Formats: sequence, C-alpha cells, structure tokens
Amino acid sequence: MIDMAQVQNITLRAEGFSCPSCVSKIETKLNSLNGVERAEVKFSSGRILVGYEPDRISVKELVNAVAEVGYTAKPATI
Ligand SMILES: [Cu+2]
Repeated sequence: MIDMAQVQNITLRAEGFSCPSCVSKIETKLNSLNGVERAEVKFSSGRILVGYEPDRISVKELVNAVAEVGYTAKPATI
C-alpha cells in the first residue's frame, strides 16, 4: 500500500514515439517498477506523467526505464 503523501509527480518529455503501441510499451514498463504509483503517456504532447515515490525510485531510474524500452526521455521543467 502506498502512502499518498510520499508520492511526487514529474513530467518527462519523451522523444521517438510515433504510434499508440509505443505508449502502452512505456506505460507498461513504468507501471511495473517499484516506486511508481502511476504512469500515463500523453501521446499528443510527447509527455509522460509519472507519480512516483522518491524514497523508492529516482528520476534517473525512470529515465533509464524509458530508455530500456527504446525511447529517450528527460525531465521537463514544469
Ligand atoms: Cu509505436
């Protein structure tokens, strides 16, 4: 069970995805990680919204996970 107070939100800007199957690949990957509460890819804007627990996973690990499935992401300034 996740304590909501520990969840932070971050927006990643992603490059290289061009069809809806990319979206589900990235979402499935991120949602499988310990410390990720939810991940949602905004296909039209190329952004990935992630709710994560900083105590359990770092932004770098989120970016690396996206890279593992073949896409480049970096934190967007909000
Ligand atoms: Cu695709």
